[in-house]
Amino acid sequence: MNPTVLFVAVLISLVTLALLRTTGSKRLLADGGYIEGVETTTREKPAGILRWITTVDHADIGLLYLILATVTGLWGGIDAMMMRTELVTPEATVWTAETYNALFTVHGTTMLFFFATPVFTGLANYFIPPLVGADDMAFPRVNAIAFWLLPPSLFLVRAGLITEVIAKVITPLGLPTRALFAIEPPAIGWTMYTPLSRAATNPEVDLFLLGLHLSGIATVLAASNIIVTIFTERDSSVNWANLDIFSWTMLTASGLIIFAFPMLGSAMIMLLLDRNFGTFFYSLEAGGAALWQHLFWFFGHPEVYILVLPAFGIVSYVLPKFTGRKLFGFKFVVYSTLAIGVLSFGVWAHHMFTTGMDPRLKASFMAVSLAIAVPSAVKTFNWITTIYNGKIRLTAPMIFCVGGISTFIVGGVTGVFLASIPIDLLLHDTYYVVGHFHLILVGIIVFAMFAASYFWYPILTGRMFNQRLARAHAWVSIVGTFLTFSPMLLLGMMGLPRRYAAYPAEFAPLQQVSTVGALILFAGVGMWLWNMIQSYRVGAVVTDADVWDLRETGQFSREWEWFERKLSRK
Ligand code: HEM
Ligand SMILES: [Cu+2]
Repeated sequence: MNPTVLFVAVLISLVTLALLRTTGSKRLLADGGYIEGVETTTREKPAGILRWITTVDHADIGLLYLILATVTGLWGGIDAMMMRTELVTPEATVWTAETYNALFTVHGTTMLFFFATPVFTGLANYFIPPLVGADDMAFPRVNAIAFWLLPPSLFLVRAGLITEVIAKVITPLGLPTRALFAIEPPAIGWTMYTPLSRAATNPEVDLFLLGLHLSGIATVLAASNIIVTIFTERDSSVNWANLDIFSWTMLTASGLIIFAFPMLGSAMIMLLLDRNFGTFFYSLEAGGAALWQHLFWFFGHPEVYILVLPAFGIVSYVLPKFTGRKLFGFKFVVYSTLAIGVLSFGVWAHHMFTTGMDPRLKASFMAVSLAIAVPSAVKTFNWITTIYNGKIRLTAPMIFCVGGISTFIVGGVTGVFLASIPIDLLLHDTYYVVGHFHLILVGIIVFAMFAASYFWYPILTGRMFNQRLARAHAWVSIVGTFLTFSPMLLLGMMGLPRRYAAYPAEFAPLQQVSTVGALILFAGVGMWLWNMIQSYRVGAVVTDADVWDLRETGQFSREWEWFERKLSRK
């Protein structure tokens, strides 16, 4: 059967099943998930470390995700700073070219799979139950499993460096270390293109693929949990029309995960078989290089929306709180989220305009790629209208939202240029692409995370952070982001290809500006970390739940009410 027909058939049957279940006589009640007639008991949580490794509480698991993501984010950030250090001079003098190749591979992989995705899963875990009026996620144990699969996957993906450190530590003890030294950091890029990834002899590449596979399973488990929670655990007062925008975007992103990640998983299994069992899925003669790119980007493009939709959600959620008005065009923000979700599966080949694909196919992918800019623009206009004439309060989360919108506009518009085939032929695989996606990934995604970390800090810790330092952090981050990534757009237009440790001397000044920008960004991260830790220790204890004066404008939302109940119980 034609795969598209099959795909549509599966989709239709899933929707029909879902409808049958909700409209039939045995309707699933959105009642918080208690089964009548069955007694439920609660137990005290054990103390200390045991609490954290045995917990199935959504808030605890949410915190675990956030802590893990902080560690991985810093680790990926150190990779980035090492790359920027190398790029200060045109020659590859600081690290070797091999190390540089490994650095951009692990940087990209760590940031996308082990930092960005877990941050949003963590926030979803913590805040979706209170936002939808449930007392926990639908499957608390699955929730814990999904989290605990991540540290071993991270270990597998980053084994090259970790095993080398272990080997160096145990060498003096006279223990055998050859196998440990043989595992070198992978240098195949986060896109794992064949034939390189197929031919690489480094055994770490297999561990890398297995690790990513494991993290994919974890991600799919977490996404299923989020979907089921939103569908079945809602309080009776929460319906689709008043479901908050953050939950809407998490729901859509989780739907994308369910369709996209299994594709990556299958593609990687075939690559593992090719590498280890002599199969020919990706043999050059059979057009394997193009096959990998198709399979990878069928996952890869939706993946960028899996990351950006929750960020859109946070911006849409936090922005109205500090402009004193409702989100303008709530319905359209939801519709555009769903539209992006569907369209994101129809644009993948815009990453392949420079391959020998049929030009007629390329043209259709160009058309859909340009079309996906429309719902993104709808959101941007809604945000601007929400700010317009509002009673603006420039708190740290607000500055991050406004900064995120501005960097997203630049990042998004540069994407529209890339979506145009003739322009992409010139800019593909140059620094322009790196500038484009970082303006979005750092610009709006990381900014939304910072906004959320400040906005919800009182709920997460029961204390208040240092607001002046936070506002300074926001401004520093905006300057740092533009300073780091705009020069890359210029470097790309001048023709500098990406993923090289060395480059012709004429590009040095712009590269150095970019490194200065990165240092500023990194300093900002230091300010954030200091604020988070120090305020947790000595910040003012919150006694009134309405920290942000949200009652005044009728925006004291469910998670704050939940927090208020928690405070009054103390
Ligand atoms: C306005 C909508 C967007 C359009 C039209 C667009 C278009 C494109 C195109 C055509 C490319 C391929 C460039 C090339 O390799 O020659 C690309 C690359 C990329 N874009 Fe976008 N983009 C959009 C939004 C986004 C968003 C929201 C994200 C991230 C959340 C993103 C992340 C990326 C990444 C990571 C790559 C590079 C992948 C790689 O080669 O490693 N883009 N974009
Ligand atoms: Cu894409």
